[in-house]
Amino acid sequence: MTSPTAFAADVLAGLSRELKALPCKYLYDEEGSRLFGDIMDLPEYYLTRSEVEILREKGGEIAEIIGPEQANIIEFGAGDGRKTKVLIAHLLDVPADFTYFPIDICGNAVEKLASGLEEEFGHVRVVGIVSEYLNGLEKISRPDSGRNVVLFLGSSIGNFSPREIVTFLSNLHQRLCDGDLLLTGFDLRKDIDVLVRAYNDRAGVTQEFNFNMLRRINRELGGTFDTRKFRYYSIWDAAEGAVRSFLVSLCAQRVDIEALKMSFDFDAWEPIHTESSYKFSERQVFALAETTGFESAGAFFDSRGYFMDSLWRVKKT
Ligand code: AVJ
Repeated sequence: MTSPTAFAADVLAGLSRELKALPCKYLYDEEGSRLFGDIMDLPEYYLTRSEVEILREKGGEIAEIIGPEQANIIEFGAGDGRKTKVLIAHLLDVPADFTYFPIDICGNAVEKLASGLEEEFGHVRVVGIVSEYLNGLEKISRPDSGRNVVLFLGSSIGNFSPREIVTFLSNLHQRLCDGDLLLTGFDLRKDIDVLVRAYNDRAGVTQEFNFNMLRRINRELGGTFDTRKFRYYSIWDAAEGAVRSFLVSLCAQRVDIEALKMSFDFDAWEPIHTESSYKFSERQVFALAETTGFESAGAFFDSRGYFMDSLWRVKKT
């Protein structure tokens, strides 16, 4: 769980920078996780539907590769598990012998997911973990037997910069064993209008999702953010290959944060960077596997070629 002191320290660091920024992981408190659930239903937000299609149509193939031997299915950022449930249905068909470890920073989401799964599938073993990604992995006491199958769905990996991705995957590789599997969702590069619309929905849910991070600072740290004095703004950065999202201050203003006993000045039109969502080419994905010590065990696409679930196997020499 994110302690209020860690949140306070990260807000202080982020708002003290030349280009102000807030870590996107803080988007996901209870309210933010609910709003992200609404985002996944938006007509413009094609990512979730594309990946659900992949898991529905190709999940059988993926489940066969995972196989019937005992496995620990470990998911980073499980959220409401709507994509994972599709894969779990295929795993039960094999039938695979597994324990499911959903890891998420939102305690409420983990709780709901664990109880929801028992209702839907009955006999699935679920051990929910409230944590950040790699810390969560540490908390799983490694059983003597059983392969680890790590799920990193939804293109959450796209929140990392290219350098952070390499560090993250290398660290993950180090903690896994030879033959373990990793299934990662990558949102692919595509028509710029399609990309930009996904982050600029007409209903304004993505804007509320971003505003919620300011409201969270108000709620948890005694901040005085007035979201009416900010505008959500999101662009495609063609050089970076990322949708970059900001909250832009509409006027010169000062915001107090009680927990920090500090004030922060904003110039008119000064941005806070809230999130980057990197988009990938197939070539980049295969190169990433190669540089971080994995070998490809399968690549799965939706019918429009919008999204890719890439299955990698850990190679240890
Ligand atoms: C959950 C990180 C994959 O970047 O597309 C959705 C979050 N932000 N709309 C993404 C998000 C704005 C999402 N990820």
